[in-house]
Amino acid sequence: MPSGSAVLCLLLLHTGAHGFGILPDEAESHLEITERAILNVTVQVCRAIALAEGTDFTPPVQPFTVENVAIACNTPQSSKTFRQAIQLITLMNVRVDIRHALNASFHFDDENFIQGRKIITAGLQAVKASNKQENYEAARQKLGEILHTLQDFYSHSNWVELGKIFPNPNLIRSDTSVGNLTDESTATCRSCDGDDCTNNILEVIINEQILISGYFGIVPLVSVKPKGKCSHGGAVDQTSKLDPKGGINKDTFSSNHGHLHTAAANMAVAATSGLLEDIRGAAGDKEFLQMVGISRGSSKALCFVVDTTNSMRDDIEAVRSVTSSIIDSEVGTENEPSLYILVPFNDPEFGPLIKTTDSAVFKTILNTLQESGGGDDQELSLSGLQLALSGAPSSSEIFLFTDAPAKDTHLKSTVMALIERTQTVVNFFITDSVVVNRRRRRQTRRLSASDAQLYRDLAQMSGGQAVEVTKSELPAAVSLITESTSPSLVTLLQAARNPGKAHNFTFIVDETVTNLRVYITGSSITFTVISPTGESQQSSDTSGSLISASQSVGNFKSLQLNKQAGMWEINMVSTNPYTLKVIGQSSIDFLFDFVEVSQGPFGGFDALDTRPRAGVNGSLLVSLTGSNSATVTAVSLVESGAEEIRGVVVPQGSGNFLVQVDRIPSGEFSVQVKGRDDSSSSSSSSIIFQRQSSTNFRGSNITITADSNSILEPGTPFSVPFSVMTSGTGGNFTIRATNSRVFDSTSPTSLILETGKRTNGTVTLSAPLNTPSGSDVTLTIEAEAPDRSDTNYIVLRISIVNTVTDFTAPVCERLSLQSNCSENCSLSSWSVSVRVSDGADGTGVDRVTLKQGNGTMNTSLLPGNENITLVSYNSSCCSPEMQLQVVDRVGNVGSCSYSFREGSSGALSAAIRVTLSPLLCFIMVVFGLHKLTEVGIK
Ligand SMILES: *[C@@H]1O[C@H](CO)[C@@H](O)[C@H](O)[C@H]1NC(C)=O
Ligand SMILES: *[C@@H]1O[C@H](CO)[C@@H](O)[C@H](O)[C@H]1NC(C)=O
Ligand SMILES: *[C@@H]1O[C@H](CO)[C@@H](O)[C@H](O)[C@H]1NC(C)=O
Ligand SMILES: *[C@@H]1O[C@H](CO)[C@@H](O)[C@H](O)[C@H]1NC(C)=O
Ligand SMILES: *[C@@H]1O[C@H](CO)[C@@H](O)[C@H](O)[C@H]1NC(C)=O
Ligand SMILES: *[C@@H]1O[C@H](CO)[C@@H](O)[C@H](O)[C@H]1NC(C)=O
Ligand SMILES: [Ca+2]
Ligand SMILES: [Ca+2]
Repeated sequence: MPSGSAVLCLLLLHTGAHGFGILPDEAESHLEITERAILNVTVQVCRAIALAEGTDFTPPVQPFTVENVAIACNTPQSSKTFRQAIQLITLMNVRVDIRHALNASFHFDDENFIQGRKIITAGLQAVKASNKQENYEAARQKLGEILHTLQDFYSHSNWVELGKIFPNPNLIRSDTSVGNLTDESTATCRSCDGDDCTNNILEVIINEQILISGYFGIVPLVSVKPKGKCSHGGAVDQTSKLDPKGGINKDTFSSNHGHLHTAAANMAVAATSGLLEDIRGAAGDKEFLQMVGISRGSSKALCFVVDTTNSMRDDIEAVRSVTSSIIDSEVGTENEPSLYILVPFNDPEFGPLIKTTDSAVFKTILNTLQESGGGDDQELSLSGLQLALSGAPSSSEIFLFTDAPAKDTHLKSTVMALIERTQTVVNFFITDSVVVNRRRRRQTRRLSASDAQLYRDLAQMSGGQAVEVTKSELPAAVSLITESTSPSLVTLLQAARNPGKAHNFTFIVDETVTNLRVYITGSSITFTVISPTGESQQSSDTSGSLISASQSVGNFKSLQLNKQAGMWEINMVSTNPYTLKVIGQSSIDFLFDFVEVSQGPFGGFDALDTRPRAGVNGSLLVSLTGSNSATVTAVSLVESGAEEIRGVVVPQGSGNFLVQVDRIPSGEFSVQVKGRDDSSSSSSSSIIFQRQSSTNFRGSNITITADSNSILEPGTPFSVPFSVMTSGTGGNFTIRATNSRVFDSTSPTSLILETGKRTNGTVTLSAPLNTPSGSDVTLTIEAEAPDRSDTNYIVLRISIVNTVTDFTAPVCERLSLQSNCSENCSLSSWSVSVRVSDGADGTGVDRVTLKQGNGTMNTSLLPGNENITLVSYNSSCCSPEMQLQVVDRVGNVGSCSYSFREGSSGALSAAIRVTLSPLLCFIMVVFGLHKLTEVGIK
C-alpha cells in the first residue's frame, strides 16, 4: 500500500462504524435494529399461535424486551435461549463490518445492487435450508450476516430519499428487478452546499425514481469514484472529498443525510421484519420460534452419547429407564426437554446423531438401541462426543455412558475446543465392566486410572461430573444427576483441586435461588458447610439443619441445602483430587462471549471462535438474562488456586456489558459474575447475586484466524484459508483439522512458525454429493506448540446448501367457488377449491397453510400427480375472507386470497396475479367481476 502510514493514522483516529453503528449509542445501531425486528416478529408469531390455539394473548408493553416477549409468548423459561439466539445473530451481523469492511457488496456501496442482493438471497436460501434440517445454530449465523447487508441498504442507498414508505421487497427475491438502476457514466450528485447535504442528490435521479448508492473508499489519494457519483460521506470516506463533495449516508444523526437517520433505521427495522416474516413463512411458526431460541418446555436438549458395545446392556437399560421417567414425569410441563438427541458409538462405527422433538419417537429409538460388537476393549467415545457437541444447541448438557477407554484419544483437544466454544456441560457415567477371563471366570474390570483421567479432565473442564460406579449403582447415579436438569439451572460456584488440597470456598445465595444443591466428586472427602447465619454442619453429621438430603453413589455425592440467602461457606478437606459445584434454580443467569476489539477501520468488537490471547488484556461481552432490571457489578476470571482477575465493567445498553480484563490467564479459568437486581418483586431490598460459568477456559499464545462465511456445496471442494501466529516461541507446530462429519479433507499437518509472524495454510473439505441441503459441518482447526504446552483452535460452522434453481413460489388456481351467503351469515356458508402447483421446473409444493379465515381447510394430492395439491375450504359466511400461504420445498413463500364477496380485491387481485393471462384479465374487466366470481375461473 503506497500510503500506508497515512492509512494507519486514519484508522487510529476514526472508529465510527460503516453502516448503522455496531455499538449502541444515541442513534440506532445494527444491534438495536436487529433486536427490535426479532422482538416484533416474535410477538406476531406468538399472537398467531395463541389465536390458532384459542388461548389469550396479552401483548407485552412497549418497548419490547427479551424478557417481556418471552413472558407474552408464555415461555418465560426460554428467555435465556432467546437472548442467546439474538446475541449470536447480532454478533454475526456486526462481524460483517469487521471482516468485510471494504467489500462494497456487503454494504450496498458503489451502486453494487446486484451483488448485494445476491449476498442476501443466497444467504436466505441457506437459512431456510438449515431451518428445514433443524440446524438452527447455522441458520442464526447466516441470518446475522445477511441482515447487515439488508439494513445497510436503507442507510447507504437513496431509497428513503426517493420518498419510499415501505421497504424494498425485491431485496429478498432473486427473480425480480432490484429497482431502476443506472450506469457508471450517469451523474447522481452535486457537491454539498458546505455542510448542508440535504439537496445533493440530482433532481433527475429523484424524479425518475433511480436507485443509487454512495461510493466509498478509505485510502487517501488512491480512492476514486466515477465522475459525478454520490459518495458515502463522513471522515473515513476519502471519495467524499472529491467532487461532488459530501455524501448521502444515514448511518447516524451526524451523517451527511443524518436528518433521515430515523427514517432509514425504521425502514431497516421494517425490512428486517419482512425478511424474518419470509423465513417464518418458509419454516412454520413453531420452527421460527425455535430459530430465535423459543420453545415450549424447558428450551433444553436431553442429549445422550451411549457406548453400544457388547458389555453395555445394563447401561443402555439405565438410559432407557431414566429417559422414560424423565419423559413420563415432564411431558407437557415446563421441564419437558424441547429436543432429544442420541449419539450411539461403537467400534469401528459411531453415530449417526439422531435428533427429535417428539418424546414418543425418542422412546422408540431408545428401545431399538442394541448392544453389539466392539472388537477390542477401547471404543470411539470421543468421536461420538464430538458429533454430539457439534449437533446439540450450545449450553446443552450431555450425558455420556461407557465402560471402556477411548480409542480415539487424539480427539481430546478437539473435544475440549468444542466444549469451550459451545459452553456445553459433559457428564460421564463410567461403569465397571464385567469380563470373562481366560479361566472363564467373570471378573469386574475397572478403567485404569489413566484411562479414566481423560474422562475426568473433560468433565471437569466442562463443569460436569465424571461419575464412576458399578453397573448396579448406575440407575441411582443417573437419576441423581438428571433430576436436576431443570430449565432454569444456574451455577453459583464451581471449582476443582487436582491434586486435592484443603480450601474454604464461599458463595452467595440470593433470594431467587431454589433447589440449592452441592455436587462433589472425589473419594475420601470431608467438608463443613457454614450458613450465612454462622451455623455449621459437618459431612459426617446426619442430623444437622443445613443439609436436608445427602446421597452418595460411587465417587459422587449430592447434597441438598436448606435455602438461606446470603454468603455461604464450604470448607473442603481432602488430599485426593475433587470437584465441587453449587447449583440451584433461578431465572437470573448470564451469557458471555470473549470478544476482540477490532483493529479495522470501524472499531467495534468481534466474537472469538478461538481461545483468547493469554497473558495480555482481553474483553468479554456479558449479558444478563431473566431480569430487565438486573445489572452486572463485577466480573472476574477465577483461576484455580490463584488470585481472581477482576475486570472493568462498562454497560452497553440492551442488557449488555463490555468487560475488560488486564490479563487473560494461561491456565484454566472460569468466569464469575456478580450483580444486583434493585426492583425485584420477591423482595423489598435489592438482590445481590453470583453466577459462574460451568465451562473452564484457557488462554493461548497462538492466534488462529480463518473465515468461512461462504456456503459449502456438496460435491465441490471447499477451501478454508487460515493463518496462525504465535507470540511465544516459534518452531514446528502441529496442525490438525477435524470435521464433525468425517468428510474428506486435506490440510497441512505442520507449519513452521516464527514468533509474531503470520503463516498461512488451507484446509479443503468435500461433502459427498448426497449430503442433504441444510446440513452443517463443524470444522475445528488446531495448532499445537512443538512442546505441546500450548494449543489454540478455531471452530467454524459451515452450512451445506445445494444450488437452488427454483426462485418462484407455488401458484394457486381457483377451481370453483360456491356460496349461499345471505343476510344471516351464521346460517350460510361458502366454499372454494384451489389447485396449488409449483410449475414444471419447481421443487414442488411443500406446505399449504391457512393464514386467515375461520373455516376448515382440507388438502390432498392430486391422484397421479404428486406435484399438485388440491385445497378445499369451507367456511361460514361470517368469515368472508380466506388466505392461503403456499410454500415450495426450497422455501419460496407465496400467498393467495379468496372471498365470496363480489369484487373483493384480495381474491381477485390474487387470482389475476397468479393464474390469469392478460387476455383473461381483459375479459374479466369487460364482463364485470361479478359474473366471473360466481362461475369461477378455470
Ligand atoms: C422505476 O421508475 C418508474 C418510472 O420513473 C417508477 O414508476 C417506478 O416506481 C420505479 N421503480 C422503483 C422500484 O422505484
Ligand atoms: C413488525 O413486523 C411486521 C411483520 O411481522 C411488519 O409488518 C411491521 O412493519 C413491523 N413493525 C415495525 C415497527 O417495523
Ligand atoms: C477454613 O476455615 C477454618 C475456620 O472456619 C480454618 O480453621 C481453616 O484453617 C480454613 N482452611 C483453609 C484452607 O483456609
Ligand atoms: C505464553 O508465553 C508466556 C511467555 O512467553 C508463557 O509464560 C506462558 O506460559 C505461555 N502461555 C501458554 C498458554 O502457553
Ligand atoms: C515438522 O514436524 C513434522 C511431524 O512432526 C515433520 O513431518 C516435518 O518434517 C517437520 N517439518 C520440519 C520443517 O522440520
Ligand atoms: C496470508 O493470507 C493473507 C490473507 O489471505 C494474505 O493477505 C497474506 O499475504 C498471506 N501471507 C502469506 C505469507 O502468504
Ligand atoms: Ca473396541
Ligand atoms: Ca418454486
